[in-house]
Amino acid sequence: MFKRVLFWSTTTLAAVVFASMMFAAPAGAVAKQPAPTPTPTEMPSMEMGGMTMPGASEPVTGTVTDTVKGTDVSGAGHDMAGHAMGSVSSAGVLPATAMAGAQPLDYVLEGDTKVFTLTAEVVEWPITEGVTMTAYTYNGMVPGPLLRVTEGDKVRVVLQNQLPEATTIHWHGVMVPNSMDGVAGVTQPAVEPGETFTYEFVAKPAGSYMYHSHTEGDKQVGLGLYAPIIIDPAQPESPAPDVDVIMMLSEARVVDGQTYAAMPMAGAEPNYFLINGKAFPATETIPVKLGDRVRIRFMGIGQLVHPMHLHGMPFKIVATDGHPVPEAAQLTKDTVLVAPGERYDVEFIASEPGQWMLHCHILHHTTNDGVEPGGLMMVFDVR
Ligand SMILES: [Cu+2]
Repeated sequence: MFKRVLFWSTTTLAAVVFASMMFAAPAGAVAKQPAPTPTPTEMPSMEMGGMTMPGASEPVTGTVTDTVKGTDVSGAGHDMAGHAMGSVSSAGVLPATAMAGAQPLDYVLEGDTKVFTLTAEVVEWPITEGVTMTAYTYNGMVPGPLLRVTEGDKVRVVLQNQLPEATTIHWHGVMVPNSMDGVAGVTQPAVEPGETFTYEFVAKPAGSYMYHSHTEGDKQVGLGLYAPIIIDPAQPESPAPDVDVIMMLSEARVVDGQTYAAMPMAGAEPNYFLINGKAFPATETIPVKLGDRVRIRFMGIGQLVHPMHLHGMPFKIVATDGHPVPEAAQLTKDTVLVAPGERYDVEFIASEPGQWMLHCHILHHTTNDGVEPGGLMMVFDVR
């Protein structure tokens, strides 16, 4: 208890020092009013994860107070002024027709350019048995369709925006011209509802990449506006892996049938955890032949880190963020931490028969709305 009181006092002191520094800020700097010190009446007791957090009339620490003020576990009706904190309207939104995300998208050849068409649209996306999210998607699936091209290809992507709000596409890790980088308000105006925008670039370098919204990203990406893009080397791999799978890792927040953009630390903690838009047991079981070389392309597109652990067999990290790792530098691991924005290509030899689990080792991430098993788990069926 003494430590708690001391911590609170230290926090208060730090706030006072910080506030006086802010008032002394020179012209041109952004000076803000310091947040008022919370008063006891603002701190109700609350239930969190089965534990009762104390109210301020009870002994309280600075950390608990902050948590209480910033968190609304109900999902609805919190008073945070964020632009994206409300639930997503599902009025008139149709169920998805695609069964799985990241399906390869065909292109049309126009001259020597591969032309892909993406439609940004809202669908009801099933994430596991009995649970759907109102998702912002490319072409009605989460993740959006896989764009697979070869290094040096001329690529054109036509984006049609049928969302109720403006959007753009950023090509995460791909070396595109600056004007094609897709950052709303920086490299281009946002594409308004009903408008079309055409992206053009030469595909380079080879590797595992992503594309995603760069407009209101905290909301739109969390709601599903993300997808893989793979650029194959101009000189085909020999031999290619026997099994080559993409795993985009993300999170979702669905409460009482309403979808919210999951925003950890902003009072909107995710309660579902997704591999390729699905939570276990709706995640894929991947059949593998004994002896196969299996490549997994992990892509972190959510807002949390996920240490992905494979049972039964170690793997090597063969590429990081799309770029090959020289053989002598390839770490042998059975767990790799995938942070937001990162990609890790790992490979293993399926040397042991059985149903081998791959899962996140932050074990809360293997739950669905707090119930295990769920979330970031899937199975390699080696036989
Ligand atoms: Cu995780």
